Amino acid sequence: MLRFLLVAGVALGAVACARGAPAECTDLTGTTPARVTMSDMAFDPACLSVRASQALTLVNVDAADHTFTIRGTSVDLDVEGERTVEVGSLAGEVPPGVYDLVCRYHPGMTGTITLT
Ligand SMILES: [Cu+2]
Repeated sequence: MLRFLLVAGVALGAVACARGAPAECTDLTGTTPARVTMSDMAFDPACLSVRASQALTLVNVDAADHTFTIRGTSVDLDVEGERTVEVGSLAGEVPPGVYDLVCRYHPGMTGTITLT
């Protein structure tokens, strides 16, 4: 019984971390536009906070194409290799919250985005 409780505790802790510990995330709410770089098959920053009303600049420095996909929302943007995409406000499209950020082409390319 004790072992079961310990396992459950670890699992809950992992979920809490995955859903975003804001202190470890990069706060871009004061930067306009907020800049996210896709480099070496990773989002940089991989954990970020932006205002929903804020413009975003997505910079892909890799030769490979990536997507900026906010899971569970309509935001699913293709960013071709070595291109920059400017994004207007996400307000109205995505309610405030904490979301998984993924690239549809590279399963290991993940992050967390908090919209305030
Ligand atoms: Cu990718």
